[in-house]
Amino acid sequence: MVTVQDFDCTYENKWCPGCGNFGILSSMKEAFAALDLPPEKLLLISGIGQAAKTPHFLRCNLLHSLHGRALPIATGAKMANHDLTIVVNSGDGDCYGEGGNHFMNAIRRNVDLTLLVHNNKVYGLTKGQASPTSDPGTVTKAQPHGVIAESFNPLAVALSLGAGFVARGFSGDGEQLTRLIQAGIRHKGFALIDIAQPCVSFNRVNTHAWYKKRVYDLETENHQTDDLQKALALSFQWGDRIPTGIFFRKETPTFTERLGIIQDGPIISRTHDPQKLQDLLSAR
Ligand SMILES: Cc1ncc(C[n+]2csc(CCOP(=O)(O)OP(=O)(O)O)c2C)c(N)n1
Ligand code: SF4
Ligand SMILES: [Mg+2]
Repeated sequence: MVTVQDFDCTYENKWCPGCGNFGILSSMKEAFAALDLPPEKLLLISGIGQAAKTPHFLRCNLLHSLHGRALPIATGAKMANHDLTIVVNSGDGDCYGEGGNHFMNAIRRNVDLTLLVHNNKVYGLTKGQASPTSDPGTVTKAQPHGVIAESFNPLAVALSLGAGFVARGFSGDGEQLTRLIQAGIRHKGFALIDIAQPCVSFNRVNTHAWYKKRVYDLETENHQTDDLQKALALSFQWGDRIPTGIFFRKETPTFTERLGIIQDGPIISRTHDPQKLQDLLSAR
């Protein structure tokens, strides 16, 4: 039986005390243990940022990659070995800004992975510049006159592109977040969990208390997760009430299922003849 302690590691963690990332990290461990998922079957992939450091703090396979590039790397890893469970840790800047194009195309391909976006509405690692999810008017050291762009709505974009699992969690509700991560991993196909995450150092508006007053769980309101139009309408609700939980869920064939060439088993378990590649490279 897999336990939470199986994922413990001693790598030094320098997140600020009170950072929402701690809650996300413990929900991940709880969810993996509840799913009886051994560390060797799990691959965590990330880009760059405070959120992207998360895989370092769990004992499992990991790849800490480049700005915004976690999703294409995860797609390649899934193609090479679709027996692995792949979870991507990304931030609002890393995923929706630097990697925005990859976000859209991973959804369109329906790559079977779980994407956790630690959404603190700032670039935390680089000291609080505005990110794509910052609200218009947000003043930062780099935007002293306030953000002039509209904010990016990840849930609406994901739903519009046909994502089969779209959810929002809150780092301050560990029990719900653990359930969401388990459901995202069980979902066959692309699963987005955007996580409202306070940044105690650089976001003084969207604090833990601010979210606590506003978030509610769609499950308690009997939301039907097969209703795309309702899910889309809810994805625009942001203010006195902020919905969390599963907005939409529907399984369709995944990227690897549609790739006939890997139906006989993962590429890594096949024998290959290096001479064939050599011949191809030297062919004129
Ligand atoms: C090409 C390039 N662009 C930008 C940066 C700076 N940079 C590093 S991480 C990051 C954003 C991280 O923001 P987010 O994904 O929201 O993560 P957080 O730190 O908030 O968890 C930025 C802008 C960089 N180092 N190189
Ligand atoms: S700067 Fe913000 S996101 Fe980064 S560790 Fe500190 S609280 Fe967390
Ligand atoms: Mg961020």
